[in-house]
Formats: sequence, C-alpha cells, structure tokens
Amino acid sequence: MYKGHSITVIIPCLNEEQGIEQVLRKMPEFVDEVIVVDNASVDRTSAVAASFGATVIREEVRGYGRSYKRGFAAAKGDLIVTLDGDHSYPVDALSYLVEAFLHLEVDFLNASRFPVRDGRAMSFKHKFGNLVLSLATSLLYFRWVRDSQSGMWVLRRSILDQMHLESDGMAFSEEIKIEALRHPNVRFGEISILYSSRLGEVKLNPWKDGLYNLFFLFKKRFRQARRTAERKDAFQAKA
Ligand SMILES: Nc1nc2c(ncn2[C@@H]2O[C@H](COP(=O)(O)OP(=O)(O)O)[C@@H](O)[C@H]2O)c(=O)[nH]1
Ligand SMILES: [Mg+2]
Repeated sequence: MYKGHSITVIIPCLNEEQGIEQVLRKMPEFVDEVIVVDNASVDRTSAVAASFGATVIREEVRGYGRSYKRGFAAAKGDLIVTLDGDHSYPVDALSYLVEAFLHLEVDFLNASRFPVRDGRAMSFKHKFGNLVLSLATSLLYFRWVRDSQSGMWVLRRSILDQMHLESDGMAFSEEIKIEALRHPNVRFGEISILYSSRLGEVKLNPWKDGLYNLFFLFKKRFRQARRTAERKDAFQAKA
C-alpha cells in the first residue's frame, strides 16, 4: 500500500532466473502483490519467483504482450507497475515512480530510459533503433514520447477497460502507450529513470522486433483513422 493505493507489480519473464532473483530481492515493502508471468521458461524462473512469494502465472504460449494481458487480468491493485525480469530497470526507484505518478496527477506514467547514463546498458544500435521508433510514434500520434519502447510503466488499473490492446508480442509496449496517450480520459506522463545492463540473455531480436514494431505503429495508426471515419459515416447515416 502506498499512500492509500494498493500496488501490483507485473513482471513478464522468459528464462530470467538470474535477473528475477535480484529484482525480487529489492522489491519494496509497500508492494502488495507481485505477479510473474512465466512463458514456459526452461530455467528456474518460476521456482525462484515463488520462493520470494510472487504469484507465478504459467502461460504456455510465448509472447511479451500475451503475458501482460494474463498479468493484467489477474492483478488486484489500484495501481499497476511493470518492469522486465532482467534487472535492467530500477526496482529501487519504485517509490520515486509512484510518487511522480501521484504528483503529476496522471493515469499512465512512462519511465523513459533516456538519457542512458550507464555506457554498458544499451548499444549504439539499440539507442538508434529506439530513437527511430520513438520519433515515429511522436510524429504519427502528434505527441512527444521520449521512449516508446520502455518496459516500465505505472498505470491506474481502471484505465485498462478503456484500452484496445491487440499485440501479443513485443509491440505491446508501444501499443499500450499509444492507447494511453490517445485516450481523451487518460492523462499521460513520462519521466526519466536510470537504466542499467541486463542480467541473462536478451530475448528481443533487434532487427525482427524493431522493424515489426515500426510497421505496427503505422498499421495501428491507419487502422484507427479508418475506424474513426467509419464511425463518423455510421453516425451521419443514422442522423
Ligand atoms: N512471459 C514472457 N516474457 C518475455 C517474452 N519475451 C521476453 N520476455 C520478457 O520480457 C522482458 C523484456 O525482454 P528483453 O529481452 O529484456 O527485451 P529488451 O528489454 O527490450 O531488450 C524480459 O523480462 C523478458 O524475460 C515472452 O515471450 N514471454
Ligand atoms: Mg529488458
């Protein structure tokens, strides 16, 4: 419980036995519920998570977005905080993030990894790819987003009902931000956090996921435009 708000932390994991241990070891006391969504890991991820008292959900079908949807469906807290299981996002900054979320009076707070202060945390290729994806998001949705690919967010659980989340893969990260910043009743904010190098192996395929995420931004943008136009037509036909 943090200042009267119950807190659920959701962590998607694919073979993160090393990282998840460090993340859970540092989990602040005020967190009410930790949900680890394990996508058929072949290492000790589930066992390690359970040993720290986390609720472990086993999802047999792979997918970053898919595991978040399972986690959201099970979450009970007023506020949801997300992060990777690889110990690259600052779990010790949770109170800073929740405090900023409350102070800024937003419904969705994105934790930007930029500027990256730790030289080893992100390669030049990754920085460049992230910049392209964030610029594309900002231009397509007319709103400045510094880090459209960040995996750390704080959100009010109640806004999930108003979101249309389709991606089951890595594009889920940008999709949830787009849904948040487009929605007239959802206040979107962004602040910087310290990002560090991950433990264990990277699951992201930079070329495949990067290019697909770029394609997904356009697909979602133009599908939305069409949907709005169709709705307008239907409304006019009725009137
Ligand atoms: N449950 C689940 N988690 C995944 C999957 N793919 C990646 N992850 C987790 O999602 C987080 C982000 O993946 P990561 O490789 O760190 O990507 P990056 O941070 O963008 O480089 C990590 O905690 C991964 O273990 C998946 O298919 N299922
Ligand atoms: Mg990561």
